[in-house]
Amino acid sequence: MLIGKACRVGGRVRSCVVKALARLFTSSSSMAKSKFEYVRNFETDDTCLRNCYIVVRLDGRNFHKFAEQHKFTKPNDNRALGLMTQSARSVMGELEDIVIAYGQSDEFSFVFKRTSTLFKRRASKLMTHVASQFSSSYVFYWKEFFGEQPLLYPPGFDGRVVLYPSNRNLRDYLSWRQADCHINNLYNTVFWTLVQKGGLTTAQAEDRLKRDETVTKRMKLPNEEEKDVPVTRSRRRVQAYHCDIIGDQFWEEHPDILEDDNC
Ligand SMILES: Nc1nc2c(ncn2[C@@H]2O[C@H](COP(=O)(O)OP(=O)(O)O)[C@@H](O)[C@H]2O)c(=O)[nH]1
Ligand SMILES: [Mg+2]
Repeated sequence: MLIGKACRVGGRVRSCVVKALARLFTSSSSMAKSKFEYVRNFETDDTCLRNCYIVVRLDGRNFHKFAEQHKFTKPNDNRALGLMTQSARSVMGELEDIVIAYGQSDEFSFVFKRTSTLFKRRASKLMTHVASQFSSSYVFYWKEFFGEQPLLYPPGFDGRVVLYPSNRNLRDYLSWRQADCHINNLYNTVFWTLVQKGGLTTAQAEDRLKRDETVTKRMKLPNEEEKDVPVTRSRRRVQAYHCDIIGDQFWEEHPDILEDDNC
């Protein structure tokens, strides 16, 4: 408003007023800045401990409902699994310190190499970059996997960061996720076989499995290896595998994933 008035009284006056105002503004804004700047100290240090593998695990929000509303096939939907894998590839493409990612159902774990200095190892930065890249990719690639079936609303994924200090701990973590996949997959396969082929209601199938644990123990899973995906990187190429990661073979065939324990 003042500048507008000065404009009308001529060029020189205007430039003086502008300079004076600029000085006033700079000094008062820098005073204000320093007055408010203390709030920065409320930020907490979330640097991840050195020498640890940093694992970011994402999990789909309310995917029970999401799967139903998008008509995922039971017990496993290959389109959904393919889309999850593609989204994980996209994350690995952007964040090159990720050495392996393992996914099943609506979750994916990403392992950063233990010597990574990406984003100064700040947990919140690592986690939010993984979660946002994954979520936007899930939406971006939806049509590639689901064709004309529309995405009804934006899906979300939560994230957490866990640190593992040794190769054994990291392998046990990944084994835990794969064992969880097998158990759920076994249960779901038997459950939906009882419903779809055995003619039981969902309540009857649940009751039957509660009473008779041997049903699941006796059953062998068809194509079990295709329901989860470790995605690894070797010489910058990202590759997907459907294989066991609990035993030693996978790790012997990919010696470049784990780093030396004595660093
Ligand atoms: N039908 C079907 N459902 C799936 C598939 N993958 C994930 N889901 C659903 O997603 C849920 C994921 O589990 P969880 O994270 O515990 O449930 P959330 O809290 O609802 O996300 C499963 O219980 C299923 O209901 C799939 O391939 N097919
Ligand atoms: Mg979930």
